[in-house]
Amino acid sequence: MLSRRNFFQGAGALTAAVSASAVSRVAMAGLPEPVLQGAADSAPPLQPSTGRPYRPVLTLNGWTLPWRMNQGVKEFHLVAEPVLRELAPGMKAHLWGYNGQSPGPTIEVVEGDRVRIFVSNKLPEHTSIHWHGQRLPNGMDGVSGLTQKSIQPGKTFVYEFVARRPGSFMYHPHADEMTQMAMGMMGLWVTHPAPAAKKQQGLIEPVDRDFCFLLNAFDIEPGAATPKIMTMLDFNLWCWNSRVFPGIDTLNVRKGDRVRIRVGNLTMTNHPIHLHGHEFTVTGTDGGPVPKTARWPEVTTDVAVGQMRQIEFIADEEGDWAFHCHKSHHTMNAMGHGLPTMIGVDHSQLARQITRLVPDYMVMGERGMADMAEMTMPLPDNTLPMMSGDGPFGGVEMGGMFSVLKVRKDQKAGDYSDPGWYRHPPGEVAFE
Ligand SMILES: [Cu+2]
Repeated sequence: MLSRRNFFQGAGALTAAVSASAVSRVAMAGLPEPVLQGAADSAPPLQPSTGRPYRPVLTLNGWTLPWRMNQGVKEFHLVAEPVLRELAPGMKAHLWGYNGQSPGPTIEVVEGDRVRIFVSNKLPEHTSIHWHGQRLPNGMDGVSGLTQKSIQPGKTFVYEFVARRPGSFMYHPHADEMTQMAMGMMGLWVTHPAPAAKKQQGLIEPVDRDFCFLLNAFDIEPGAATPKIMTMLDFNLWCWNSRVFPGIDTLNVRKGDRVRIRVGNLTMTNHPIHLHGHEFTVTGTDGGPVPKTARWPEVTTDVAVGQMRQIEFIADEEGDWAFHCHKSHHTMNAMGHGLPTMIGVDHSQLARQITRLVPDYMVMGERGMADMAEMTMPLPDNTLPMMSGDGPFGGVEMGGMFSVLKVRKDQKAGDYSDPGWYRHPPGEVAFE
């Protein structure tokens, strides 16, 4: 799925589009070739072929950025650029991101790695990258105007530091942040613990499955494709890694696996993330591993804005377990919020009168909103239904921040592929 394309052609197009100074061919020649991703599917974990070994993560509907080793330094090349992202089958959005996708690729390194990141700007305006949660020299912190000059269109900046602290982190611009984050610019960073780091042992345990994703949100008018960047709270597409249900991949594990899920929040509100069928503990935040004495069992953990939560559990109950944000409006796709409640209102008389004027008039909401899930009213192009997704027993009536943890006893070790719907043992399904 990974594709390499001629960066210089892209740079030429950029020059024409924004009349910025061209990325110097000579300067670019020494940089790692940028790797781009064309698809919104979850790429399999990227097994490290160079550098120190670690157990890679699976980024839900994302991917990990390959690197090159240069005299002991891990070199990555991020390209900030406009991208076309499929939010779910049937809807594509014009976003800004990195290396072909929004969010950008996950960066995975090992505690103690010296990391050099080249950031090329192919956006029409300046940018920067802040490495959220990292210990680093102040001038590498990526705050435009405060710790560095902003990266102008067509320019490439270099960030270099040692990944000192293991854990789950994020990256995002710290330049025209409101616009650039509303357009989808963000990514995950995982620093795996060094095998020799004794003090972390026991606090960051090896796991069988390691998932990660970012919570993000967009406000896109039905029928449009570009997010409204001035929206502060009333977003209509609540995403995991710029995907909405039914476009979010399921989390597929083997019964008995120790599972870690790292969740970061770069939306404008908090998200209580809820798992069915299991209890988990929060084993880490972007501040580091949580001491064992400070952990307690939960089935929901609130992830506030700018936070990361790392949850862990043993997947010991077979089945298809819902995993979602518990704010019910966040498990819906594009919808209006200003509608009156019609439950209990008899508007049959009114409907008859309106039908005389508007023959296609539909009575909605009298019995609740579930009819919406099966509504066949035509939608504008490039728009998702508010509630959708089919399960083995009918419509799931969900959207937004919703996925499924699939626990199977016959899933192979390390196999992240979708096993299909759960086949319930006889007598173990609620009945009429
Ligand atoms: Cu939410």
